Amino acid sequence: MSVVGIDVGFQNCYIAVARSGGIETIANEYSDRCTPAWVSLASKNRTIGNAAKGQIITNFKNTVHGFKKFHGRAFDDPYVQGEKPKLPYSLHKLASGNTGIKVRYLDEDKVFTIEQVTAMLLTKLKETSESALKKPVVDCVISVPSFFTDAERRSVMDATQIAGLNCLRLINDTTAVALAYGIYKQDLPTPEEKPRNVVFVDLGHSSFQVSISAFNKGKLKVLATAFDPYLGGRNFDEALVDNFCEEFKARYKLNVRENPRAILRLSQECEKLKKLMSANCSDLPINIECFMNDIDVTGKMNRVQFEELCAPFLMRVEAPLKAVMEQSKLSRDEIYAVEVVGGATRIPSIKERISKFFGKDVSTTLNADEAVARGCALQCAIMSPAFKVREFSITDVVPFPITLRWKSPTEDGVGECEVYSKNHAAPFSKVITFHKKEPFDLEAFYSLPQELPYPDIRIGRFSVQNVVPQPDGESSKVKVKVRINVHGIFSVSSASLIEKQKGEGEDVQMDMEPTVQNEGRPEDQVREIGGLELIYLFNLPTKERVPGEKQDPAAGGSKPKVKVKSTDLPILANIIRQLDRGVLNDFVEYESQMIVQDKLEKERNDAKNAVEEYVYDLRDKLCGIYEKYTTEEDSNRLTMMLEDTENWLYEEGEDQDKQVYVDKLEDLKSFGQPIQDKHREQEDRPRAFEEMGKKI
Ligand code: ATP
Ligand code: K
Ligand code: MG
Repeated sequence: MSVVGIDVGFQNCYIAVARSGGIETIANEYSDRCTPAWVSLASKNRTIGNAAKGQIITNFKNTVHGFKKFHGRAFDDPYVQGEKPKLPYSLHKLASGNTGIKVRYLDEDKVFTIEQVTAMLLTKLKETSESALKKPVVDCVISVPSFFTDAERRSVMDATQIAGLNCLRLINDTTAVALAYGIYKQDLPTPEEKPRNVVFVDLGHSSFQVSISAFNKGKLKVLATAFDPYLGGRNFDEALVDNFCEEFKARYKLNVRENPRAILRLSQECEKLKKLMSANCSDLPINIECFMNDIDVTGKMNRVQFEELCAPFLMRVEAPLKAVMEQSKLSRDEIYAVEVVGGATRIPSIKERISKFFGKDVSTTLNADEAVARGCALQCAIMSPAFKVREFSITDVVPFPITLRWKSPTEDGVGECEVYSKNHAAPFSKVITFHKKEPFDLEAFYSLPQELPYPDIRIGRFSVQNVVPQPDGESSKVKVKVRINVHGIFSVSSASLIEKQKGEGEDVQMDMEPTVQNEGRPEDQVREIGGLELIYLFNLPTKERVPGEKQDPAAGGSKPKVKVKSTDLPILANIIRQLDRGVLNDFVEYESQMIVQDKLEKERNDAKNAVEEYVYDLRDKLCGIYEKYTTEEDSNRLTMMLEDTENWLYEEGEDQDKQVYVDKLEDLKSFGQPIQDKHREQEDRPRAFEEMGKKI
């Protein structure tokens, strides 16, 4: 089993793996530990990561980036619509209403779902991990923002499946950071002592996340999370771009907005400028040669001007800090440390604001770029039977309250129950008891629309099937298990119909079953990895009113055992924005086809390069070391041949099948090899004599 943690950032991805020495972040084929979240589609292949980013200017329409937040989103979603005009590539409304990405690939117009695009990126990250670990990688832990909803998380999970990964856990960014912080600490308070409360702040390219975790020896409990899903480093880049667009319009009469290539170049330069300003207060230049219409442009900015320009964004830093403190009900002096990670926390004014709010210096003890990936790898190591890791349990929280609604013959015709409150512990299962005579639907939705990052509050509809009345015509008791699983995803996971056996006790007695139930289902592994998973029952009064939570663990043992027959009921789930399962399987297949295609294209290119290299190498040698092993006539003929081949490579030989290049190389070698052999013979002869000389 592989132990791999992946931080899939909006801009930057990092991979950490467990090796005998511990957890380490690994580098890709460019010796870069950061792999950009970029995918470029072309007529023969895909390029992903660093190479894709290199395509941005030449192939901008088919080079996709900044797609992380399209997961689980409707095409009509305001965020998606807001992004659309800013992107160099095209978005497309899928038949399902989801957001798709339209590109040219293999000389055809293609629409990819967001799951497919993320899967491409994951394929690359998987390959990078495989070449570092020198073995196949399947099992992994992947991070998502703490504010990701069910639809977003399910969509990321589908992407992992398309890429052939087995994601053991989707872990929240700030929780991964908390794990990376806590697991090595030797001096945490004992379980009986007051916990150590630490604030974690992650300001990335696209989002701002804050959480507070309480640490004791061997465990961390997330107390609360807060976020601004739309505040990140990119806002600062965009502010700079806007500024220089205006300036260049005034000074050079250039309409930069109309030129996607120019905007892309300007964005890159502005990001560089922004980073430089984190280390310098003085005026810094921005210079772009041949920017538009052959005009070179220049500009400058200093930190004070930058902060003025970005004031509206800087102002948004405080709200989530305030929110997380309020929810945790802690006072500022109960905060032990404020740890910051994420690239954009390097902006001095951001750090200042955070530190001013908490009244203490921010700590940067964690690696700002790699902490999330390291936390993911640690979580994966904890879950791996192959690794021995210090016991460490994690309890996370539910970011948005979830309510179930069902049709009810009484009251207003609907019953409703908030099954998970905000900051409820997760993962967590609950069992709800209904009294029903026929199949029924449960609608799950987020109960606080104003807190959600997008307007659609629906989670899904779960139809509990095959419900029948008791033989005496009375309602049957139906136990429905709901859960937030280890990925932070809600579901109605099982249902069963409880039948009274002949001559058994009354309804009343049946209600008195143990209220704490440990169900040894495979998904309940979470217990092993540390997340304390309590399962409790709460009973609905016969009239289907909002249930009062009845949790009395002690009640269990002493009650008389009532014999009941329990039948599992099928549940039909209709999940909002979820990819059709059949389609998902097709995508798995298609991704492996694309992997093969990329591999073939690479082999074809390698074969072509081999011909080219041979041409250059032999030509050099013919006028050099091979000169005396061939006649002038042969040499001239061969040189001509090489020249023809070189020309051919630029003309009809530019784009041939691999075999054509292989044959070509063989052909050339049939002439070159005899000369090479003669040369080697001559070289070897004196050497052989020398060897003999030594022996004698
Ligand atoms: P997200 O967490 O939103 O998905 P991400 O994980 O890809 O995004 P990070 O890698 O944490 O984001 O941070 C990238 C951001 O940090 C970019 O906006 C980048 O410009 C910014 N950044 C990196 N270094 C600096 C610096 N020295 N000064 C200012 N900003 C910086
Ligand atoms: K990152
Ligand atoms: Mg990040």
